Amino acid sequence: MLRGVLEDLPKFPPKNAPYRSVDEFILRISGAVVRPQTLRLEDILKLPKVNLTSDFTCVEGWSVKGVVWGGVRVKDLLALAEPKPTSRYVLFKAGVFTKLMDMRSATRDDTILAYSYKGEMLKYEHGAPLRLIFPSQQCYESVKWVDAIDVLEQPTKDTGREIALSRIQTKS
Ligand SMILES: Nc1nc2c(c(=O)[nH]1)N[C@H]1C(S)=C(S)[C@@H](COP(=O)(O)O)O[C@H]1N2
Ligand SMILES: [Mo]
Repeated sequence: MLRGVLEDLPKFPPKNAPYRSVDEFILRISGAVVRPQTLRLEDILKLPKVNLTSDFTCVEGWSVKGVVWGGVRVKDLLALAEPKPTSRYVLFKAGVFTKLMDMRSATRDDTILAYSYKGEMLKYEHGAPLRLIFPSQQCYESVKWVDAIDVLEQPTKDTGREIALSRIQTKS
């Protein structure tokens, strides 16, 4: 079953990916946690799967309605790492592209790292293996290719919004 799911993933290595194959993919959870984690996709696919339906609207002027995502709750991933009682924020990272959330928003039941889209495994160009999804998010808050989660005691500046907006300004 799990093997079937892994075989359905797009073929790696994609251009510019920080890992050479899906077998090498690792999600790191570190920072203000008791047990830092390095999780393989295999481990993540064994966690309870949740489905979410939402509309997706880009600040660049397009939208897609009723998108069905499947994935794991960030809450379940964080539980493995045991955030320290002093932790307050969670930073989702894909290289320099980041999104900061407060701990309460990050651990809602409908904040997930998605690995499927419309019932099929997410494609690399849409963020595979893992993409941050939560209801009523701005497009640039939906971090594609998430490969690290930093648990923080103090807030830090995230970059996704600025990067996305700079793309609009350089258009036309
Ligand atoms: N890592 C990363 N995630 C990202 C972005 C990005 O540049 N890098 N762009 C965001 C923006 S502005 C949009 S609109 C969506 C686009 O997602 P799509 O390519 O699946 O349509 O990805 C979001 N997530
Ligand atoms: Mo966007």
